[in-house]
Amino acid sequence: MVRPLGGNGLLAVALLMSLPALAEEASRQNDIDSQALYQSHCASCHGSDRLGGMGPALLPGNLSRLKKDEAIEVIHRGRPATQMMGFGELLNDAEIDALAQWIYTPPETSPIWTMAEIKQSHAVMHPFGSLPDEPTFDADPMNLFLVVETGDHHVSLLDGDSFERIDRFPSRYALHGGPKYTPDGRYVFFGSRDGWISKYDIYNQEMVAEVRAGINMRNIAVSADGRYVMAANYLPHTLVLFEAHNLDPMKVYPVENENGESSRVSAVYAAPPRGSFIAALKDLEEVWEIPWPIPTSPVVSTGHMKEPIEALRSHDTPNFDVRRIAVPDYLDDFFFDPEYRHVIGAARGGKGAMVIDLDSGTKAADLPLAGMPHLGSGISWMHEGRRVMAIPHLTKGAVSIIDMRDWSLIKTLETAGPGFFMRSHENSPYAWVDVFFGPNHDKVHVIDKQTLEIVETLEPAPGKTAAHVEFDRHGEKLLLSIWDRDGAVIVYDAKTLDELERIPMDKPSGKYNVWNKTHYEEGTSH
Ligand code: DHE
Repeated sequence: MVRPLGGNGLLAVALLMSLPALAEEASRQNDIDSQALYQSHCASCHGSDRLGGMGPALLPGNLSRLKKDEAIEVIHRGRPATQMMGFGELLNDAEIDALAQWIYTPPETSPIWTMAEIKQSHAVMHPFGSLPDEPTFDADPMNLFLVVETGDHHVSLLDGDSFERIDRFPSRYALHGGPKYTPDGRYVFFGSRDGWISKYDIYNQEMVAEVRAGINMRNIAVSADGRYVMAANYLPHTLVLFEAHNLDPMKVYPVENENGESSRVSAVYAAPPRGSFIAALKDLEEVWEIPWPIPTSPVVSTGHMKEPIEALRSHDTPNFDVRRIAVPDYLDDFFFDPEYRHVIGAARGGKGAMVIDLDSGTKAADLPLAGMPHLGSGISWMHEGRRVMAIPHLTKGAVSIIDMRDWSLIKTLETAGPGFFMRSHENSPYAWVDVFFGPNHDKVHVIDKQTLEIVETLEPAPGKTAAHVEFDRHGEKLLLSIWDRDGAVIVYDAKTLDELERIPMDKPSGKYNVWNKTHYEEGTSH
């Protein structure tokens, strides 16, 4: 069950105290073995011990904002925008009820993941500095792609010019979110839903270090100088800081407010111009900013971020301390403006979004957008002399285009169904958006960035989901995933939209170009 809904946390916690007995009683009365049901229907995604896997952990602490009747509804019908399917046709009402009782039953021993467990999980296969410094291949090291293949949990490393496969290696189970590169493009960090961070040396094609940051992790971020990694967890309620060379754990941040109420972390992002990590909290009305030490020279000075880091540092919180920014609502799913002055976060309950000025901590604007805007997939570009941002919606067939000067809505483009990902490149006239959900999930729209119209709708593999685009470093070619066990990555000419090549892959999801990611290219995810 992916992504708990809102709810009354205190009420849920109070209820939980008596639920083990209730669950047992309900099962006895109905003669239903809820644990066996859980093992056959839920364990493959949520873990046999309910500690999470592909889906989140199903433990009372993780469900604090989900009421039980909402959980029953989700088990019945599934959850839009996630991998959670509905079980209404497989299980009867009593079985679904028993399952819901079971997931609100606290485990006999409460799972913990402290610095001790993190340290115990830590493995260094090749200490920093022990492998050769030259790439083993001839390809342009800044124009490589990593492709996450979720079918058999592998990653492919592709030459971004010839599209030849340089390596294909196993990943941890259920990688999620974008892998994060060091600024020189040599190393990459992957995060898995069950908390593993894996560091891979691209030049030598070796996994060099691993560590488990939590039980249910959301994502990771890497500081602009490549020296620190921050992990955001749902379970436990922590942020964890690592030194990037060998993934040595440095600090565990319990995520709680001044009254001791704790929160899951939705995600953490690196904000290079601010020299800090920014964390989105799911259950507290706060955004956290954690600065890393300022490097002696700016390391990110290309693309649309030309300002030196020092000049933009807007606060004087000591390194690695938390600056709490109070926000007027629970914010989730962030998009930043190119200067990282403003964060745009989705408000709770699909009410739209809100723009927060990170310097003053005040609300700059409301964006009353219906249909769950997917801000994490937003992109921006210059249009008629102003910067605009475009975002797909998770429950509505639309792309919203917003003027970033005054946050007004310029246009709502109608699409063939709700979309998940958007992509473009500074050198491309087009933006791409998929139709991830519904009957048209095999279609992809191409939007003209100047007329703001859909100019082409492609259907590259009828019946199979086509989603997530990434351009090469020059913006001349792009890759699109056919999201299927018998899938492929399709190479397109970014101008003519002609298909150039189809590379077979096992359920490819995201693709990440080294140059675009390390240069914070405006059309890609950060
Ligand atoms: Fe994702 C990125 C949250 C479901 C595939 N997803 C992200 C990020 C967040 C996020 C916060 C940014 C992390 C980063 O890159 O640092 N995703 C969520 C959810 O809250 C949601 C809706 C529910 C959940 O399961 O947690 C969700 N995501 C999914 C899926 O079901 C997808 C389609 C399949 C999967 O693998 O789980 C999916 N998410 C992705 C991908 C990215 C991602 C491929 C990276 C996109 C990029 O281009 O950077």
